[in-house]
Amino acid sequence: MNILYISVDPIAPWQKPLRRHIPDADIFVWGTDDIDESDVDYILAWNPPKGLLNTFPKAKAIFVLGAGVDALLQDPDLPKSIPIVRLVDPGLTRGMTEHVMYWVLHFHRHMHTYALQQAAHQWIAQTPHNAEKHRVGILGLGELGQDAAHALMMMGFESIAGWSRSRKDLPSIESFAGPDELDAFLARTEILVCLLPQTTETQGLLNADTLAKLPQGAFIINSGRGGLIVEDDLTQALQSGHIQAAALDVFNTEPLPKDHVFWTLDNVFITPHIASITDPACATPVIADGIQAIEHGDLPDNVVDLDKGY
Ligand code: NDP
Ligand code: OXD
Repeated sequence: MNILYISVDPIAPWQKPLRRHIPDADIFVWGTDDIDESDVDYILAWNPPKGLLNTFPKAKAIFVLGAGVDALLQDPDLPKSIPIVRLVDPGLTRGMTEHVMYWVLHFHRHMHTYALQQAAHQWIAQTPHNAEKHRVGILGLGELGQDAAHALMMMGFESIAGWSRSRKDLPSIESFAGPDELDAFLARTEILVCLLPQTTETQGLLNADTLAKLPQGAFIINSGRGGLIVEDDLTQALQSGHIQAAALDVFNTEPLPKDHVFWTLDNVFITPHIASITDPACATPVIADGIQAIEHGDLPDNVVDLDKGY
């Protein structure tokens, strides 16, 4: 079996886990190793050049080396007849949950205010929030959103809601579903966590209108995709104080341009798309299971629904 690795990231961290979990595979690196296109059985890819994935006539599946497939689906020549499998693995989920917990606690414990106070040499104790009542809302109750919600519950946050396309039956998590319930979800949410995929439906979901539905002084943590938020509208809401502060990991343009206004706002916390990073040691066993499923004539888990776009 021949596996082709397509990524600007080095293959080195993948070599050992691939040898261990898929010992009968020969691994080729696109752009470095010679392999005939028609000899490629499986593709492991992150951000491949447009048009490339359609040049392997016998490929049986494409395994995406991350969770989000928005960039990949913009390829007009993307092969539609083989499964495109996005990454769901325990390491990626744990990383995102840590990131979400960190920022929820940061805002919940007034750390954004204490940073400003420290710069002004001010000693002022803020009134603590009560975790049981501090209302967290998670946009996107999929693999990542559900895990973050459960971890927050374990921390004592008892007022957690989520918004998704389909209604969820999750103990102690209030489920809002579909466009008709978005306003009510936003109105009850004091800390908003964005963990939606970017699709034609979710692009620009958070704009001047929807941001205005959040209560005065709400917080935003966006770790889904930059395109979920209209950045100019968020800037205005941050400048007016309607949104008290935002922790942003993803942006419309990455890297965030040096002259972007977000860099200048003291109520914006920027991280460079690191909320959760694929760890080959965690991802490879999942990919190996997917390949095995296909070799046995089954469909692997987490095949992307091309109509829904995630
Ligand atoms: P899932 O596909 O498991 O979950 C997506 C969730 O979004 C589902 O609950 C889905 O609803 C909901 N959703 C999608 N479209 C809509 C819509 N139009 N209206 C309402 N709800 C919608 O994805 P993951 O949880 O695994 O990942 C989420 C995103 O996180 C990724 O797509 C990626 O963009 C981002 N990500 C970012 C990383 C980072 O480092 N910043 C790392 C990893 C992922 P339903 O359940 O009803 O289908
Ligand atoms: C992503 C990822 O989708 O890194 O951003 O998995």
